[in-house]
Amino acid sequence: MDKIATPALDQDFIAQQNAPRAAALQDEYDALGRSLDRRGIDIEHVTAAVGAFAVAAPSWAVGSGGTRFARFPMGGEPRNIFDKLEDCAVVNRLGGATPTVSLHFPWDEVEDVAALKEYGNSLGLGFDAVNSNTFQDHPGNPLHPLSYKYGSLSHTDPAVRAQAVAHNIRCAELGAKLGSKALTVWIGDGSNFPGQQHFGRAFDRYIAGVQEIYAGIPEDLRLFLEHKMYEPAFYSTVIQDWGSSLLAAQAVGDRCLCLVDLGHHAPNVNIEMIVSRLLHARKLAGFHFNDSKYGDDDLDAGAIEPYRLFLVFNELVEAARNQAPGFDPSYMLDQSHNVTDPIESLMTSAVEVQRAYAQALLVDRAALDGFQDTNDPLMASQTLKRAFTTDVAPILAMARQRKHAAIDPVSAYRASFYRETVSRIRPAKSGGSGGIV
Ligand code: LRH
Ligand code: MN
Repeated sequence: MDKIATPALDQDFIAQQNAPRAAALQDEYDALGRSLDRRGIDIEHVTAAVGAFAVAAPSWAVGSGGTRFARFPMGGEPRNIFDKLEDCAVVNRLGGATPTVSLHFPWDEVEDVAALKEYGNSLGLGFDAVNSNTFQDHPGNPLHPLSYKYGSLSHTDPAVRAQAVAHNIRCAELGAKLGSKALTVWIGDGSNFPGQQHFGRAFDRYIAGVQEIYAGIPEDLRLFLEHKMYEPAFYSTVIQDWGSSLLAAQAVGDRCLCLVDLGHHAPNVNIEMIVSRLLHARKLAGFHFNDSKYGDDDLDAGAIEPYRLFLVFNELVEAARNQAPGFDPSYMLDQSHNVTDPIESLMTSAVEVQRAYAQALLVDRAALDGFQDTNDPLMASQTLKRAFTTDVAPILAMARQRKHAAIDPVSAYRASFYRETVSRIRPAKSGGSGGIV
């Protein structure tokens, strides 16, 4: 398959875009370097860590998102997984932080998996955790003749559960062919009425189903369980919170871990505490980063609560510092872009995740330990705030420049006229109803 011809993927174009910005960046970087040096921090250490940091792009988020009320497609909507990979390649080429893509099956399923792998690799992309889908029916798909209306892995009908288990194992096998090392299982199973579902029996059926999946997937694959408070079920959800997810993961096995989607909690829940608990249990799978104000809003990471994102990374940097056993979290974005160009939102969201990480690396942990141990809450809080209020933008931009990505990804993207290019070559998609894709 021929790669799309666009300056957005062209080294020289990016170098041209960076040239007029390089001197100012170097000046700001040197100034920050001197300031951090006075704090006993080597800026090069932080820039190298940021450069090595990567977050996966979700294939399902490069098309315009929508709600149950409406979806407003833009020009150049991706028509298939190959278009989605091209868009993800632009996000990575200019943003320099998303070298892998997380696929969703059956949305991204193709006959020739080897060709898909090859095309992704030819665009400089690898494949992260794959996602199964037993939260929608797939009319006409011979592998899903039975409906998931009343659930999937926790369904009362063993035939529906068997269908869901088989689908998950198949997703893991497809993922393994692509080089993916994990399968994420999120199910919408639950109830809308008190009494509709037996909480205990539904949970038992779910655990039995995940145990079957675990036994059926390649031995080097990890299995990620994703909890969510509500939606599509509005009274109870089988895997409603981190506690349910942890109980299930502990019942299934060592490679079964708990994935934290930031939007899957009630407003004001202390997510960084949940991260600390899952680390304690050695069961942290990783993250679906996004932001929210009310429900599972799937807004751009860092757009609403950047301090919360920083506090999550504060726990992760602390865990790395303590060499927490089995610490190898998977980082992914999971967003829905209803009013922005998804490529711009994904690039800037990856930068916001990097920003939180870089700021967490600036925390004076020895001082913090001291203030915590001597019960000096004010200075403990100030120690975190000092890191959070440090403008690390020169570090993030320098890390991009050193990767030959764009110092200013959004202005380079707009200067590439990529959206105009794909709007010309990809037939316009009519409106259509809600749903992620
Ligand atoms: C559920 C979820 C899950 C995905 C879906 C696209 O809300 O976060 O991770 O399967 O979004
Ligand atoms: Mn998610």
